[in-house]
Amino acid sequence: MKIIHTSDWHIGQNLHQFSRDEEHEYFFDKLKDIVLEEKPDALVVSGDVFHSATPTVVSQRLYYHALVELSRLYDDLQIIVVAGNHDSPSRLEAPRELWAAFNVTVVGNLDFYRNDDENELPYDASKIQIPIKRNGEIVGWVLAVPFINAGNYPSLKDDDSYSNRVFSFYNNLKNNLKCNLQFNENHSVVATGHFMLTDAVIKNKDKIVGGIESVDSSEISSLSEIDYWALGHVHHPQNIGDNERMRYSGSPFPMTFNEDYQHSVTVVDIENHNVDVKIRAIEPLIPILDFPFKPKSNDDAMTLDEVVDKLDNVLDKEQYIRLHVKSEMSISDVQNARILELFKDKKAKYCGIQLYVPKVEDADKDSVIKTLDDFKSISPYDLGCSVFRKKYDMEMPDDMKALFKEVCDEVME
Ligand SMILES: [Mn+2]
Repeated sequence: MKIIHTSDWHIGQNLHQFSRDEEHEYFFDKLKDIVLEEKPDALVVSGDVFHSATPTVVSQRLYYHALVELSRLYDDLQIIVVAGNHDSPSRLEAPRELWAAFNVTVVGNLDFYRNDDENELPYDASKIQIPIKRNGEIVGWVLAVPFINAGNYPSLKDDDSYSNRVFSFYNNLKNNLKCNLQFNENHSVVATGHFMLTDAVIKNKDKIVGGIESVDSSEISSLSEIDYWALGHVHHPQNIGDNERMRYSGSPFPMTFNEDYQHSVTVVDIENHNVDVKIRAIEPLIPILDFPFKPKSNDDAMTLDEVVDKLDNVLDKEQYIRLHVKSEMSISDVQNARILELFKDKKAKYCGIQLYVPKVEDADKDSVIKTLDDFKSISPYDLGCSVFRKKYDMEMPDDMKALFKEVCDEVME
């Protein structure tokens, strides 16, 4: 069985107010080319199709158009889409029956019900055990598991950990598949999952990706009947551990400036339970650029004047630009207007500014707290500002300071 694994499309996402629609269209064109070249049995989309649970009409049209075009590439292509944490499960699933006519299977949720019989699954497994056919014969299965809220994974004991419950969920699901009369041991098995694994590498630190819940990869990788885990949620493409059997395909192009790595889709060929993984790179239509560079330390950064001087060289290319500037104060309206003016009528897209406050010698502002009395002597406002300074290596922006002050005063009252 051969599949193409992709995830985290985030259709409808904006980068600093810039629509990404054109980039999505470009990606779908690339994806069509890759599908035609690789001729997989199935295209598997492991969640976060849309960026928002209430996608706009434009986003939905983009998605429908892409899926219909993909499904028409050749007769035998099966498309399987599961919901991610960004998607609305019911909205994604609403046209499920229509999609079936296009050989597209959409799974938004599992509609769990109460079941006291330990031998029966508390949901309709046939909805997510998708047989993959080649010339009318089943060659494998995709266990199309969407994102499931931590609290919704069934548990036998009250104190089951999240990781344990995820493990037994998949364990029961694959045992159930083995009882399926259409199943035989030669079939390849792919499981989707939209969750965070304990040893996944996140390069996208700005954003909280998974909350505190994460799944122990060594535990679920012991489910040897599952040949390949087509994972979504983490945008940085990666194998988990040193095996190719468990993989995040990653997002198809950078969703934020922190996703400054090679993006791709994954081609997975499973033959006699041997898994061969191939990466098909997708070059971004509109690159991201941290300008003039991401400073290693605050003192390393350049001043606004220095940065502006160099800017001319990069404005004529279509790219997203984020500026990195050394400044003791936040950027004034005048300075901001000056930057906007420079980008006016240029191809480059201005995406804001990161400020770096030079290290101040006197540690006065962040006096060390050693005793409870020290702690009591600091106002919540000063403490908050200090924590912000330490965490982000910059002064809290003035508007945020004003808001924070308001909240502090209100609480103190
Ligand atoms: Mn995502």
